[in-house]
Amino acid sequence: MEHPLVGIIMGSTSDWDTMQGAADVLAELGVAHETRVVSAHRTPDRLYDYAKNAAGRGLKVVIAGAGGAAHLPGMAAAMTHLPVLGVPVQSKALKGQDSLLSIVQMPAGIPVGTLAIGKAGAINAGLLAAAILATADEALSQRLQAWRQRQTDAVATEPA
Ligand code: RP5
Repeated sequence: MEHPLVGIIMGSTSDWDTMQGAADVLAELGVAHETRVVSAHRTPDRLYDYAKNAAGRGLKVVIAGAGGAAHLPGMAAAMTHLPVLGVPVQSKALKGQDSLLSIVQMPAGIPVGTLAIGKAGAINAGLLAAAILATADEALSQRLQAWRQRQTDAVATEPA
């Protein structure tokens, strides 16, 4: 794949089933991206290196997904000026409510654009990352608009 513009990071390989939604939609839209497992608590040095070097490596947007005490998006946002989109992964114990609250309630000054819990949030994070990039990429803007038109066209007029 060409030079990645979007970095998709997640706290565990167990998050991949959810976060694949972001990767899939970015692939559909032809947006170069990379995927990495980066845990805030299990691999803090990896997180530091990733976030500190993200902008310098040419990434434009970071999508960070994590579950439970989900500090990954907030910590990543603290160490990069790139836009960070947070995806709360559905946890077993609290169905992702813990993830959502951990990610969304950032103190003023370090924003994390927080999406919905689970796969819908991951897909929307991919779409939002594409929309951000599309503000400076007319060809991508056209592909994104076409994607949305196909979605509209696929909606049935009757339920059965
Ligand atoms: C978080 O803990 C990860 O983001 C994941 O959602 C959750 C569980 O991780 P595993 O125990 O499955 O590796 O760090």
